[in-house]
Amino acid sequence: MKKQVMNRDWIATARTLSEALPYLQRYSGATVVIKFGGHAMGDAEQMAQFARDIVLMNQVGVHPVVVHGGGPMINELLAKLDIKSEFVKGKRVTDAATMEVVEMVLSGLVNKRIVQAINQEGGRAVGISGKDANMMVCDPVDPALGLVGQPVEVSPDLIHQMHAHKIIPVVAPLGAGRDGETFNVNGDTAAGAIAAALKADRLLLLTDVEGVKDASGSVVTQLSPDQVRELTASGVIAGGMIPKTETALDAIAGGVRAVVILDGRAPNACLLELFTDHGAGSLIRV
Ligand code: X2W
Repeated sequence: MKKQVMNRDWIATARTLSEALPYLQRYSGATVVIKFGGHAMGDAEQMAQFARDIVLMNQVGVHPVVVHGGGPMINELLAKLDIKSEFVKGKRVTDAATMEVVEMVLSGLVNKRIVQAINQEGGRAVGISGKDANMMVCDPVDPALGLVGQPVEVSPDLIHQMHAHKIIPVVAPLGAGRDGETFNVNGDTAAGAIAAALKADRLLLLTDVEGVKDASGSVVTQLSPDQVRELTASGVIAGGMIPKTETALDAIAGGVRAVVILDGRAPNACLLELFTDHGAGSLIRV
C-alpha cells in the first residue's frame, strides 16, 4: 500500500480549507465586484492567478463581477501612435482620437485578455462594456476633460441575467452618452457605480499599494467613512489614494456593504481577503 507522508504543508492546507468554512457560508450567494486595475495586472502568471481566484470564488457560490482598468496599456498604445495624453485630477483628458484608442485597448485588448484567462481556468466569462445593453449611461464630467463620463444611470439587469446563466461578467469602463457618444470612465468610478447599482456585498479595489496608510505609514486594516474623511482632511490620505477612497465612500453611500482597498499583485489577494481570518488591505465600512 502507498504510504502517505504527512508533512506540515499539507496539514496547513487542510486547516486553511477548514477555517474557510464560515467565510464560504457567508459569501455563498453574495455579489462581489472586483476592480482589477491596470497596475495590478502584472505578467501572464499573475493574470492566471487572478483568474483562478475569480473562478474559485464563482465555484463556491459567489457572484463575481470583474470591472477592469488598463491605464498603462492605453498609455502604451497612445505613445506608439504618437498621441499625447494628459491627466487632470486622475482623469485622462479624452478627445475623439484618444477615445478610439481607449475603447480599442479597454474593450479589445484588456477585456479579452481577462475573459480568456478566466475561461482558461475553467470559468465562463463574457466581456462587455458599460455600453452593452445601455448598462452605464454617462454625462460629461467637465467640458475641459472632453469625453470623460460620469455614470448617471446604471442598470444592473444585464449583470443579473449573466449571473443567472452562470456567466462571469467582465466589464470595460466605457459608458454610453445620451446622444450616442462613447465616454471614457475612470475604472474605479465605473466599479463603484456598478457595485452600487448591484447593492454589492463587497467591492474589492485591487491596486498596487497595500491599502490605506496612517500617519506612521502602517496599513489601517479597518476604517469607517468618517475616519477616511479625517485622514483625507489631515492630508494623510493623498495623491492616487484619493480617487480610491472617494469611490469607496460613494459606493458605501450608494448601498455597497463594504469596500476593500488591497494590493492586487500579492498572491491570491482576493481569496486572502474573502476566505481567511487574515484578510488583506483596508476594509472600509460604516
Ligand atoms: C481611464 C480608464 C482606464 C483606467 C484611462 O483613460 O486611463 C479615465 O481616466 P486603471 O488601470 O484602472 O487606471 N479613464 C477617465 O481607469 O485604468
